Amino acid sequence: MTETVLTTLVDGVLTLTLNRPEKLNSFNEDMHLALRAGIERAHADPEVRAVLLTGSGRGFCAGQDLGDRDPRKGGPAPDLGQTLDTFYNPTLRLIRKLEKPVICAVNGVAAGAGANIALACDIVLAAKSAKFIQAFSKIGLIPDAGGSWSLARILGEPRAKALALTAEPLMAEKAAEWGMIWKAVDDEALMSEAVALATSLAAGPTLGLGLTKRLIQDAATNSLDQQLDLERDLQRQAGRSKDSAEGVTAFLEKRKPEFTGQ
Ligand code: T3D
Repeated sequence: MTETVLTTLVDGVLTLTLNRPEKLNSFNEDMHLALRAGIERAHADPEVRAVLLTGSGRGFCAGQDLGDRDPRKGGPAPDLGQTLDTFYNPTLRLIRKLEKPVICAVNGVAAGAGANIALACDIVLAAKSAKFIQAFSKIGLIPDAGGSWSLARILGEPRAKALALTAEPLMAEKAAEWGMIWKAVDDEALMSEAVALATSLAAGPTLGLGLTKRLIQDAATNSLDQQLDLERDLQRQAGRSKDSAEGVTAFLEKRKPEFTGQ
């Protein structure tokens, strides 16, 4: 059987490639479980120091496989709250909680939950031809997979509401201009840029990068006082790491640091 998520580990970068290209990498249960297993591995495996998420074929991910939601097949309407609890939400939480950088290379259309999984990643690069679509309103649903949360925070209400209510596609360059993603790059350059970025982060001070990720995420809900306290606590931890000692030593010795991730 074809693997629904292709997995490689090279130079500390765990690349997870959504792999149902004939369905624009939309999610069936198998792909949900395989993606979650990949992120769980990233949590558990010290060899993994960064994650790169992308899609095979011409799309990144078209969200839920609607073939699995066909009302014409009869039976009771599915409990979509339960499918969010069972499949999407655990993966979203795992991505956000992973104290290692997660880079997303959006190689083509990202629709519905596919768009919002991309937005949950730490650094998003997209091919210039890629577009982001909050497709939910077209099928009578509401933005999920964290989209209502991330869009409102990243873009503010006016743009978040317009994207969610109209389901209008947002091209990668506009998404970058709006600050929704990090960069739009030429299609041919996407994977080489994404791999170079992920590889350089994987060679970085993983513990400090992980704490930095937590700090920035927590800033959204912390007061300044809480954030200052958190910076104090996490800096204490970072300052005791082997990589911090190596970074300072390398600076003083005028050489490149060799971080081990500890
Ligand atoms: O249900 C729950 O568990 C709740 C959670 C929901 C989360 C969600 O993500 S809801 C939103 C679901 N996604 C969508 O509504 C997007 C549906 N797809 C589209 O609107 C379009 O396909 C795109 C705008 C993404 C791309 O359009 P285009 O013209 O580039 O491609 P296409 O021709 O529409 O699609 C190519 C093939 O992929 C096509 O198959 P075919 O005809 O060649 O055999 C198409 O049916 C298939 N495909 C695309 N998206 C899905 C899909 N098949 C199943 N599910 C899809 N989501």
